[in-house]
Amino acid sequence: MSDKEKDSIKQRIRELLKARNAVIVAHYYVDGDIQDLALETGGFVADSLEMARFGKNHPAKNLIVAGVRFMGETAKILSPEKRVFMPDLDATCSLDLGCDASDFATFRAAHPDREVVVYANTSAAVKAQADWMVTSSCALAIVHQLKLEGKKILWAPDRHLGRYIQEQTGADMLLWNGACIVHDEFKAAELEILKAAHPNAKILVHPESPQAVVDLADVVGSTSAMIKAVVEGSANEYIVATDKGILHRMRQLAPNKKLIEAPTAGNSATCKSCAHCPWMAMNGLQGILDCLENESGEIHVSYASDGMVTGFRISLETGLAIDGDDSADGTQPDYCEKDRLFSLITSELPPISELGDLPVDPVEFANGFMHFLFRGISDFFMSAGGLSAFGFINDAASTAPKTAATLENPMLAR
Ligand code: CIZ
Repeated sequence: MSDKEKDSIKQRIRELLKARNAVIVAHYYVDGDIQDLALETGGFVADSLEMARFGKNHPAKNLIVAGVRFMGETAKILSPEKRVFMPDLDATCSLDLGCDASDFATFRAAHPDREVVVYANTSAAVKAQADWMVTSSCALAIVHQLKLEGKKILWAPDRHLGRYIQEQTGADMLLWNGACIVHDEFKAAELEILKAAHPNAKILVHPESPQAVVDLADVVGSTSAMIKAVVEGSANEYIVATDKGILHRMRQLAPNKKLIEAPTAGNSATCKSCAHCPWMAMNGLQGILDCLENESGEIHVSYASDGMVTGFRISLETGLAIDGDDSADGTQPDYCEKDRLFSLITSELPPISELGDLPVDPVEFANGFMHFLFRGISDFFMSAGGLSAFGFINDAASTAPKTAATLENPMLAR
């Protein structure tokens, strides 16, 4: 598409956003043009949790979610009264695809003694089977607390993130065998060579990456934590092991820092996704225009009472208390970055660059977090006539293709 065509589509989108009372909510991994347009038109660029939260709190009646399918579904679950559109409904996620809802139900049924904790990167039908839904920034805190309560965990779907949480918390965790095709491809051997060429660079790694890569990290964290590390860090150079879409926002927020993509290819391997999610790449300006012009790409999360879904244990009253430091070396585990806690427990959404070290009350955080995550879901169930009769089922999830890894071995031994 020529620059002229792009400009004309962008102009039309600007006009229609106003006319249709709509706002764009984009993920860090989508194309820079879309991120810029979202910000310029009063929308938002963030991770999945903050995207859903922004969508819920924003007065617009229509949300255009530029990201992957589970993000649109999460936005819809938390804002059932709004219409949620996506530029391409086929934009999915390997973690979501690799965790089929009925296979997961079988896995869960085989381990009734375990607390079910699922990552946000799952379909609504899998989320509906969980006791807890977490994101990469808060997973450690939740599992840490469950461990303190003596609970055993069944975790899905990302095995690398699950392993990392298990290592950090010492919790008894049974892991689903899923992986993100982007993070799975980062290579430790090549990373070591790159680090040798840039000895002063700090290595930032997303915990969906393999253990050997995580082991080389100076900072392990979610997308928001990685951005914060670059913005606030004293180093001038950073090697970044996550989807390279994030570099656009990092460069805007930290223009003087040198950012280097972590290697996914080299002598030790070749890459397929090469540090960019093919589904995130399906988000385009034309798709956004189609949502606004033709109402295409609407997300629906429908109900079913087929017995597959047992419903959530609504955790608003749980009163989760995070005692904090029980790490072996006496240091606080690096979970739940303070920027995220802050945004969850206040009504403000300050830019990451403005956040400093914030005093965080863990109980307040936990209550705020669970309130946020489950209130929309609880409202949704209740409005449909009661938890016992209904559960979520997502049309797409039940027919989604499965990864070979999941089909062959859906469960990993501890
Ligand atoms: O939750 C998200 O947005 C993802 C996919 C990663 C992260 O670390 O924020």
